[in-house]
Amino acid sequence: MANDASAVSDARSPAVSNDKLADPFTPPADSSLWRKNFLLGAATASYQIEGAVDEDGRLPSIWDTFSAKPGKVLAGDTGAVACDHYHRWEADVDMLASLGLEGYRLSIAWPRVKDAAGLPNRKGLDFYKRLLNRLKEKGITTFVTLYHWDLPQHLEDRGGWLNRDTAYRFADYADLMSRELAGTVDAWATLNEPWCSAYLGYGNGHHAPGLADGRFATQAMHHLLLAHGLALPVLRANDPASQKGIVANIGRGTANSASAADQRAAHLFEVQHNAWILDPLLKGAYPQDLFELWPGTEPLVLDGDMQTISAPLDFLGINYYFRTNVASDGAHGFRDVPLEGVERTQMGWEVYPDGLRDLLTGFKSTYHNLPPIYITENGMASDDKVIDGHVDDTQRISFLKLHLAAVNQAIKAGVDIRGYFLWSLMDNFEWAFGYERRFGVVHVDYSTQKRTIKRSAELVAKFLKERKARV
Ligand code: GCO
Repeated sequence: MANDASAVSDARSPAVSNDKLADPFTPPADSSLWRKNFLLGAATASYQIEGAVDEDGRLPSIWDTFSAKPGKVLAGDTGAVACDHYHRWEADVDMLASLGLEGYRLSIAWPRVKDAAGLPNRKGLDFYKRLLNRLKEKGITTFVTLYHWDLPQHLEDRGGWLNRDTAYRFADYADLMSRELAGTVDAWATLNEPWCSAYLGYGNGHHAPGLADGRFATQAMHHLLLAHGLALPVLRANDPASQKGIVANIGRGTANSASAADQRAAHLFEVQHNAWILDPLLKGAYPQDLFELWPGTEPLVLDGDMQTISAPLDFLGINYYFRTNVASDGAHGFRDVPLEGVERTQMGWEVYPDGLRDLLTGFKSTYHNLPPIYITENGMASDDKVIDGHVDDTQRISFLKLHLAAVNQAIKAGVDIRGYFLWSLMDNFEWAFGYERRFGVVHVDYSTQKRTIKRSAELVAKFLKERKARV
């Protein structure tokens, strides 16, 4: 969940220091996380780590265009080099495997695998084939996201997600990738966080392509979800053995007071962050409360669209980061009311693991057809420094322990959660915040590209080793 630049930035010191935790990371013995079939992995995304943006025929994406515009990204950072993963992928895969991580979630860069005429780019396809083959050789479960925001610029030039045709181009792209990679992908996710693509990209302009109009946001969302629905049958036909799903970021909104107005505001916050996406996917209809929040922004929906969008899912990926405290804005919406005295991360996001548990148990009661869930992203940013070759990321260790405990509580409450992916495997390009915000469990020195395993990753590896040794 990459929120906009207005995030509260009064980060405070962590609530619990490493040496005060009985055991800094390992879950209690009765935790569901000791189940060997509970997948533990790490996640990344193409534009955030690959670099090599002009190599082997890769076309510009909307993020190449956006990050080149002055003022759009902190410090003028771009994904031009990032973690140079395009050239360092073998060592990165070996590093992932050395940590004992069982799953890896990556994304494909659409502009790298198709040219402007929609024809395959063999060099780009070969990169992903080599990467996935090595992951399979290492016994890693592979979760592949088709769209993690790097739309080819030539499609944006024709309207991008405001153009219904882009949904059909996406289905063509899904067809190519599922034919080329069938057998090496355990789970396909069509989209990552359509909320960010639609709202930050077309609603408030804080992300690429930088447009700002409520009607644009709802129409872009509709075409994104339509793209998802059109791609599902294609993925099923080309790669029947794999799981198919989508990844949604979710937001916990709590009311600043018990007043009816503030309670309504918290409800509308969660409609805008959660039901806007989950209702079409799981109920086949948009939440009407959304149009109370944004009057007159109903998207153009054609016959059959909602049926296409709400096709059954094998899994739902959930990305969770923080809670937002809200009050009524006095009109028909909500406004943030940042709480004092709470623990926050480098992003200014409040550490609030109960929000993950409560949202998941809430979804279980709201959606009777809730598919199996993977926590496809959870993690935090901190200003990590390498000191004497080590990174003691104490707050992240506490954050991960608390959120894995929340996952366990949700599982005990009956939510079918099958795995958890750390965001992120390595520090990377954090969208509008550039490289300042470090989310990795592995530190990246961008001047040398040296990777340094952080203490959090060491402790995750230790837990995974202990779990593997358990009979
Ligand atoms: C997202 C994206 C990631 C972000 C991460 C931290 O969920 O926004 O998937 O690319 O980097 O969430 O904001």
